[in-house]
Amino acid sequence: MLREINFDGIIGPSHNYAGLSHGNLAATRNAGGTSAPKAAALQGLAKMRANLALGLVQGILLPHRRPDHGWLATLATDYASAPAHLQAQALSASAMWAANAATVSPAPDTADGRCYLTVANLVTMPHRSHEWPQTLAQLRLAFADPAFVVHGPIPAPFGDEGAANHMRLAPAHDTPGVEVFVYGERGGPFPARQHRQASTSIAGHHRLSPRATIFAQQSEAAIAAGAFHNDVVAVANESVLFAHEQAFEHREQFHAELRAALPAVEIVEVPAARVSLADAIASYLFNAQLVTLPGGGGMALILPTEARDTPAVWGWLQELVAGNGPIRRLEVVDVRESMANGGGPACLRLRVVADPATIDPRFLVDEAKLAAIEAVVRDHWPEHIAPDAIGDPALIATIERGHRALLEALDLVGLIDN
Ligand code: SUG
Repeated sequence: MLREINFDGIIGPSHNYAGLSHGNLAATRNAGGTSAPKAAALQGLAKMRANLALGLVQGILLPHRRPDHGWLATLATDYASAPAHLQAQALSASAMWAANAATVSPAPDTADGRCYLTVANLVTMPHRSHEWPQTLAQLRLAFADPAFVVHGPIPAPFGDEGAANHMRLAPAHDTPGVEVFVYGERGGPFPARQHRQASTSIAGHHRLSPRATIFAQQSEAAIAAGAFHNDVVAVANESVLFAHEQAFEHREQFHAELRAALPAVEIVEVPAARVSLADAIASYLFNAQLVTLPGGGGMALILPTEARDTPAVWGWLQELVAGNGPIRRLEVVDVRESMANGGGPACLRLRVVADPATIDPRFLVDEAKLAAIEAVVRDHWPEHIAPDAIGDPALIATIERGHRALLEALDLVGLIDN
């Protein structure tokens, strides 16, 4: 049976605040702060537990080997002699944001009934540009079943940031749907990270029907206000699109195309007069996981605590769930460590609609496996990383030991850490 599975990136032991992402206001504001990798990973595990308790199917993606010595070698250097900015780029734990791992087109949408995944090239940001090989190794293993086709990255310079700029709407997860690819052209002072060419190429690779594929431009105002990915200002689930009024450059045209392709669509739009772009971005209201609760419970929004702490946002949400709309329940999760680098609940997960029986079981979790992961995190993840510590060989040794211990616990040594 096809189910929606959320694959969360486990937050790696090198999680730190180096301010590497220009245009990501949280990350640049917190540059130079002291991170708490153990607390960060425990927050992520608690979110997964909460999702299991809601009856959702939960998967994982693994942290990458950091520092990335192979990448530094291609730059003719090594960690000890690299300048500080390259050390930070080689050490980043940014693979935790699994929404940027790949774009996924589930089987009901594709011409040959297979589920297609294209690993994201993430070429815009140097520290993310070397994620794809280790992500691809994981995808090839997790989705080795013939039910899936896993594609390599779109070539540079056409930036692709994966599912964060892609939305799928369908009457139900297991029925054919409409896929919306959101690209950027201008972002004021900030880069537009998703190139239209990357989006159209992925739609081609994934064998989508042109009648059920929409390309929509992200608004310049949204990128300029700090929405470096579409999933900071919009999220979709089944027939519901939940978006800020200023998310799309050509809003009316996009809504019309969506209604034509999916007449059952329900557009829940938050007016700028109620929640400003600035409040939406600071609170990550739209970086919620919008999920269908099993058993006919309607939909729930899994929100970061920052949404509850922003009065305009929380007030609007109370009205939303009091009304008769499709979104019935609000769940709040604490992912503050990730949020401080600009990654909310939705950034931390990659959605795949598939039969769980077709997925390598090492990438699916239950309570017992989460407990085993938690034990590794408690034993090995650093309590803190201060900005001046990233050159410290003892810290690097701790990070590498922790990563290895996790792969050992999950029976993945030598398979995904190329
Ligand atoms: O690419 N932050 C990530 C956050 C990604 C959030 N993902 C989604 N919206 N789906 C980024 O900007 C900061 C890391 C640092 O500065 O060390 C960072 O990469």
